[in-house]
Amino acid sequence: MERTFVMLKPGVLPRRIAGEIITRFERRGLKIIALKMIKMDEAMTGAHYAEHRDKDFYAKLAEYTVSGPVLAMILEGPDAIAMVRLMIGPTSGAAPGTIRGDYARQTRLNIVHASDSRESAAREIPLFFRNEEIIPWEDGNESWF
Ligand code: FUP
Repeated sequence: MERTFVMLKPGVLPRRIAGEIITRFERRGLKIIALKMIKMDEAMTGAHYAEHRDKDFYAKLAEYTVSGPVLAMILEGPDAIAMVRLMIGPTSGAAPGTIRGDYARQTRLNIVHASDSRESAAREIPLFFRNEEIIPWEDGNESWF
């Protein structure tokens, strides 16, 4: 079992597509073990995107990230990190059929973030969630997936 951090970015709630996106992850058998709505501030954006702080696109990225509420979640499942990255598509040029490819053409305004490695997941999960906000649960339905 693996855990990955996923964030539905500010482009999602105004378009009323949060349910659609979450459903795609659920249908794949990924399990939501933490979920909350927050408004990112500059400090949190800087911490989350620390590797990009010196890049030319950072100002626009930060502007978008703080522009409205986001839905932060932890998804759990076998190979969840690679699975979710496959489902969302690459950073730019995401193909139709992927979540990024189906809902946005612009790299900068893509609608979802997901951890890209075990190291990223280990860094991002505690940035957004305290231990007590993570609720592992069992329903006996794993065999369906
Ligand atoms: P990803 O892990 O796929 O979100 O990709 P990155 O960490 O490289 O990029 C983080 C965010 O920066 C992307 F979601 C979109 C934005 N970005 C740009 O706006 N321009 C770029 O050239 C690269 C990334």
